[in-house]
Amino acid sequence: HDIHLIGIPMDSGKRRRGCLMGPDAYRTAGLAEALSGLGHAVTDHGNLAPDPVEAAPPAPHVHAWAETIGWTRAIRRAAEGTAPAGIPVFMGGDHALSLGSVTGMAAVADAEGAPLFVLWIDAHTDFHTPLTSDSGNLHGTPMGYAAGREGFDGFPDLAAPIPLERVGMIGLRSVDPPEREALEAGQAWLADMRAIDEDGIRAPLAAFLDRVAEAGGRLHVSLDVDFLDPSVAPAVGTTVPGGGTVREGHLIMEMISDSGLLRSLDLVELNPFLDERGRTASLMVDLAASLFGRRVFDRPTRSYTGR
Ligand code: DIR
Ligand code: MN
Ligand code: MN
Ligand code: MN
Repeated sequence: HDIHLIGIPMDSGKRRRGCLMGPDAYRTAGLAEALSGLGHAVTDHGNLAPDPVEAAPPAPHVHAWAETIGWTRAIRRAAEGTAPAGIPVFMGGDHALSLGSVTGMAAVADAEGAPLFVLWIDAHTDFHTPLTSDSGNLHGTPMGYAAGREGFDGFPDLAAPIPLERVGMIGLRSVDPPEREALEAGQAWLADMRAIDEDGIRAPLAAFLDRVAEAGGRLHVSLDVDFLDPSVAPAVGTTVPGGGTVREGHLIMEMISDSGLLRSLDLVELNPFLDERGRTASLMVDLAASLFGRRVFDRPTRSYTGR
């Protein structure tokens, strides 16, 4: 693949600071080297900056409204600019960057004539609108915006809203009531932690990937650090106990890799200020490597199971 790394030192999606250090933490942890070592052509485009924007928030408690609109415009442009040449990797930055990455990739997919599906790997659904959000933190809203929910006046118009039938979410264990209500009205594929405990990763995720393949779709993957259990990934401001294991993370990534459906990737919410000697950054790099083809064994010919 041609992989395009886009640094997004965005910290406006919530009040706790530190995600602006994320892109350099991924560089320090060797993301580009890991991917080029797998045989990919990797280009690091450096870091984006937000467009200057002046706008008043729709409610007083909404944090950093204008700055987040400015980031969204810049990120969407970067998505539409790099995607024709390969696979963009949006190195965050907090999850508000997906306001631009997902909607930009939806516009690209619309132009390419293939439906875009989104796999949201996160403890949270991030399906708020600015008006349903109690916290006022816009990192809780990108899936709401991309799906075409109301309340985002001032943000770029959507080229192609993503219907919930094309959205999968895995790892859920912190969903606010207004998000739950809005999601239950649609047909998203939702795997919360209880579903994973009961059925594992493989069967439910295979069903979602089949849905993408049958529709001739392409897949945008949005990986929030807080999908992982805080014991293995402490460097995130919104830890939620009971998260995914290292092995579950790798299984998700390897299954997506095997599917050949990947179109683009977000790596979000890493807060290096909270990390322990780079262990969370390194784990995220390892997961990205699994997504782009790293394997311990060549399973088809050498696997113990013979699968
Ligand atoms: C919460 C947190 N649902 C909110 N969302 C987070 O503020 O709306 N997403 N942390 O990753
Ligand atoms: Mn998130
Ligand atoms: Mn989250
Ligand atoms: Mn692996």
